Amino acid sequence: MSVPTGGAFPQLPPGFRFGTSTAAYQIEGAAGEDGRGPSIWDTFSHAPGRVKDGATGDVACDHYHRYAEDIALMRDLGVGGYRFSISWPRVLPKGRGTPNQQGLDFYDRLLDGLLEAGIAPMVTLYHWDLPQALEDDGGWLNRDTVEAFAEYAALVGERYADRVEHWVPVNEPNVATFNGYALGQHAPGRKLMFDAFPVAHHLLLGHGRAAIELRRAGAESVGCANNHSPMWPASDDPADVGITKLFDALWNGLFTEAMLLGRYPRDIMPLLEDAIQDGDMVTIRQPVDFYGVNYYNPLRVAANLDEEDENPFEFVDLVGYDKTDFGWPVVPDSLREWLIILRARYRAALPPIMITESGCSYGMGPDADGVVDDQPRIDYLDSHLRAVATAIAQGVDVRGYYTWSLMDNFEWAEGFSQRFGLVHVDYDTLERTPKRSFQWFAEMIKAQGHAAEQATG
Ligand code: PNW
Repeated sequence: MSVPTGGAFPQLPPGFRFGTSTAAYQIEGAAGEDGRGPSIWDTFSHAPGRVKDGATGDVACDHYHRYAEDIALMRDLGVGGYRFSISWPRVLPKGRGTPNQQGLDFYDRLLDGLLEAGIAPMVTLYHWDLPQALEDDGGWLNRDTVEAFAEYAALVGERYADRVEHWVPVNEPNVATFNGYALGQHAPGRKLMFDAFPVAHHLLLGHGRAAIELRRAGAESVGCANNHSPMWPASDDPADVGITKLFDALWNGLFTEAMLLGRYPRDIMPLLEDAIQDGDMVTIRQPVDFYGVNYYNPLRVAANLDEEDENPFEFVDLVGYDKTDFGWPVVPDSLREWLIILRARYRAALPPIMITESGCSYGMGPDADGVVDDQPRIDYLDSHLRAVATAIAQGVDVRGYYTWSLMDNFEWAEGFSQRFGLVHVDYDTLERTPKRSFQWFAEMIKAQGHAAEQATG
């Protein structure tokens, strides 16, 4: 491992941006209030057997009503940035047409409150909560959804561009495509396997069209937030090596190559060809001001020897690493590995990088004294920030780190069973309790630029 240790806190360069991340459906609640329309996640979570313990985002963290308290927490944390998403069906209940004033007003209040607290907003337009009305017309399989998305981007761009520092059109288009439309583990729960590829193309077109509309409305910084995992073959058997290369192209390559280079990896072009129309690849390859990386862990990939199974990939346990409560391996050096790979692959086409998500699930709650002792999360953040510092020392231009997540929240198909927050949420009382990791993160931010004192003091 080449992650340096020593020094009380990881040290990042001057001006490095520390932030936290959330998403609308995971925290807002107020699902039926003030004119919000239903999204595919309302439908999916209310369908029996889709989400663990029948959990829904109807109330979630009730952030819609408690946003002022949450901004105050972030002020205490001392972060310079906050990444959140706008709920598309809260501002456009049917996905397009007449906007919902009460929804637009909520984000005005949130943005103004953040700016008053000295926190720069990073806004995601699509963090998976597609208006149900659009899904009823085919969702992301239907190319018309791209136009609806562009109209939505124009609406929120015109309204908020004066107050937003960074924009992210689409969160993790790979997860939205594969988990949502190919495997069916996320909304809308479709299991189309290799027929899901038009979704990938339409999400990418949405990214490009939204970037154009946002810039037209005055946005100064438009990027992305793509989920990446270094892919490790399970063995040196050519079957494992070959299938790992293919999965790397699907998971890591497809969306990045399209956004940065305006093309698809050659191996998977046949799966996308039918969806592409003239000019599409130029639309997708918009200049991006930053490249957002959502990183959690590497994957070990093997060829699936079960010929009956349509899925050619098999994922193998990474032995020898600590695991989070989600069972995800903790491999900080693999974040450095991914940053080095990105730069080596895209070179001059790669803009400055932001870590738009990085974090871990550990379930501990308050002890008898009300203390949430989440030392493993402190270790996780410490080691991952050191991995970023090493990547920077090795020449990768990384400008910020937004930890997932500010608070425990609705973790998609896992419901409330996985806790990623720096702040603990009691889902009965909705009480917020900053964890020890929150204190650590605050001290780490304060300690920037004081390496010498920290080391000796
Ligand atoms: C990301 N996978 O989701 C999302 O952006 C967050 O909303 C989420 O809470 C966080 O990571 C933690 O899960 C992912 O299957 C969901 O590889 C699934 C996968 C990756 C990321």
